[in-house]
Amino acid sequence: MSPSLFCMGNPLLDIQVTQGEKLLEKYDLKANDAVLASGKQLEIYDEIVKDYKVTYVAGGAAQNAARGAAYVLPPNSVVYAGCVGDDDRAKQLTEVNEKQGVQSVYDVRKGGETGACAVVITGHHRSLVTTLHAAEKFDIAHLSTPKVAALIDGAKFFYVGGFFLTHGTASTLELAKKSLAANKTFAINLSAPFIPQFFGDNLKQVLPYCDIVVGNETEAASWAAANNIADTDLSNIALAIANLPRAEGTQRPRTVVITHGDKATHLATTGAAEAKVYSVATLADEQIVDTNGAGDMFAGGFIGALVNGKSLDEAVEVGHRLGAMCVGQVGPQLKWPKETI
Ligand code: 26A
Repeated sequence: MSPSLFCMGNPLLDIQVTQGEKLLEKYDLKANDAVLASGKQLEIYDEIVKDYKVTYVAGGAAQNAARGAAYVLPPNSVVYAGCVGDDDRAKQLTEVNEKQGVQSVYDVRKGGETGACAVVITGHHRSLVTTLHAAEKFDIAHLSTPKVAALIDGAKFFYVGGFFLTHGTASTLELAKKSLAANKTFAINLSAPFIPQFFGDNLKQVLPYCDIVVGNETEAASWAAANNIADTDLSNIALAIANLPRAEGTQRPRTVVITHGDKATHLATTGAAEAKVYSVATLADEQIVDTNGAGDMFAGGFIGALVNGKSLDEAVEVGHRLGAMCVGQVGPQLKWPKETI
């Protein structure tokens, strides 16, 4: 049986440090943000490896979500594509995926370097500073290689990280169009405020194909601002995204789910009179290790549950459980041995 969920994104190795207040100041970073490193920020990797106690964990937003989905799905349900170098970082990512039930079908750049993300933790915030390296060299031709093409044909759900739109809009559209032609489900994550803000045109091309859109409060606000929507209510923004035009050939409703940390989760469906708001169980301070990857694990749990045939209400619940579990671990990790969700 072919895996039912096909994910695509930027495979990254996270290099995580705690108590990074000085790094935020030095590299001009916001406490809770995701950026592509530029200028002086490119020095952060050498500095943290030299001067801080770093933890290496498998990252890449869509890859985290793929592992999240695999956590709640039967074996051999999830496959993940992205571009890596032929280096130790790629080996580590492949091993983690394999252990956690995700089949990696990487586009491998000979002599290339796998991307990295410096994760700067301060309190409950996380600042992500990424250098994509090979990840942005993903070749659309990879999707037509016999092995990958067969996996795409066999999949029923697709999930692409919005982060991929900084370089991979053509590949995303190819997947999205295949999904539509075969009446499958296509999901995207808004990923970071800078995606709607600076890659809004790319996002606009892809959104008509999206049956599911996942994001958080800062991404929703950025999407609203970029689209001249003054309303800051997350339920209303979710509804606005849900009601954006669909691609020709589909009448399907779109589902938009916007998380807001431990405050609430908002879910809107095309044509609905109002969004549904779900409460989130608050974790005690001592249960929180860090928030890196929590949104991805929510997304993975949510999508995984839908692939499993669960209702939207149940899928939100599964997302909440995985998000909370991730917050209790270092970086984008879940509990092993596996807990029943
Ligand atoms: C293009 N950018 C900036 C990125 C990322 C990214 N994944 C893909 N593309 N910047 C950070 N991440 C990942 O997000 C996870 C937390 O949600 C990090 O690797 C981290 O694991």
